[in-house]
Amino acid sequence: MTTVMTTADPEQLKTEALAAIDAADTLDALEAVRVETLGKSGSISAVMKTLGKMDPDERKVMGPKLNALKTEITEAITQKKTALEDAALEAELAAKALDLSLPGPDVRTGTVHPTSQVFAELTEIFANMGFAVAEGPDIEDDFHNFTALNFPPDHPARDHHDTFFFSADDQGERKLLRTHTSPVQIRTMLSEKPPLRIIAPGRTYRCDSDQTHTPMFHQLEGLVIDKGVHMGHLKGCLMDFVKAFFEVDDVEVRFRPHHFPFTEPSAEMDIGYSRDGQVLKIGTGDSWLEILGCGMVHPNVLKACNLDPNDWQGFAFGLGVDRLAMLKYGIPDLRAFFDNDQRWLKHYGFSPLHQPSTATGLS
Ligand code: 2U9
Repeated sequence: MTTVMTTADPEQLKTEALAAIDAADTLDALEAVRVETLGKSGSISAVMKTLGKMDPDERKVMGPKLNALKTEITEAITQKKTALEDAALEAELAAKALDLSLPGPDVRTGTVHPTSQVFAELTEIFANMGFAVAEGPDIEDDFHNFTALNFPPDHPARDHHDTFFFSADDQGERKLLRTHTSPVQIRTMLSEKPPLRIIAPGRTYRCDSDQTHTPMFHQLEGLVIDKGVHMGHLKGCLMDFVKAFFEVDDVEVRFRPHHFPFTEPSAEMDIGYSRDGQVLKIGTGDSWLEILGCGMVHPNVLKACNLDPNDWQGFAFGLGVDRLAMLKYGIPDLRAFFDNDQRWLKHYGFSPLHQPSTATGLS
């Protein structure tokens, strides 16, 4: 805003200057008023310059009047400046208001999926027994998933109805989604020197879908390779494991002969249980529950990994993690594990703040 001062009369000057200051509604407009009044070529400065040409009597009257005017206008501008700055700050604060009385956003804590919980528990138990965790790819080749594990060429697991195969690549090779985590142990045996004590937890895939099977499920396998390893070691290790996992001091176990291509002899391990209404009491009782598969590593598997079966022996085991979670925590339906239903996760999930410490014993 430009205000033209039209007079040399101090009273008139004052009235006009105060009106201009009052009308200035921005800091820029106020600065313009300051320049027009108090600036070098401003109206008040111009009248001040005439003081020198006045006769002494007139100067005596006008001098103090003009000085008082200058002071008053300076103060009025300072006051208005403060007021405009305060108003600008108020406006800024109102625009960016931080209302501490507002309730905070709804923080919803997630839960740990039962499968993740059981993976953590299993890892901790085996870590405390000296097992290290080994991992490998979900997409495997025929050698690591089947051939090195002593699967005969016509084994049904190689069938396209049982296994997810990819289309042939440029070299004509058909990759597949691993049907077990055993290829991880093959890779470890080929890349590391024995003795070995490893667990291989992870996702596995089979063309299967019903109440107790899902196309993707979770396994944990274990492998021990050393000199002089025998079935007694296998039995002791797995009995310690079930006691720790089901948190019971006494567990009756039974080993039923079985067949796997990669172990010889092979067995399935059952544990005793009794039923108290709907609740399973694991440990003792007159019923048996199949819990895992196991066996001594087949000599052909050792040979495929360049180990002499006369020097090195091993035992291995494999278990279904989702099934173990169902058993331990009384969860009825396997398929619900993969539905991502928030209500199911809230009900069966675990607190992220009460996880087993997996830091112990891992190498
Ligand atoms: C190597 C040598 C041997 C791993 C083993 C099993 C027995 C077994 C199943 C249990 C339920 C898979 O999830 S499940 O369907 N597994 O019964 N797995 S012995 O044996 C190996 C692995 C790797 C080199």
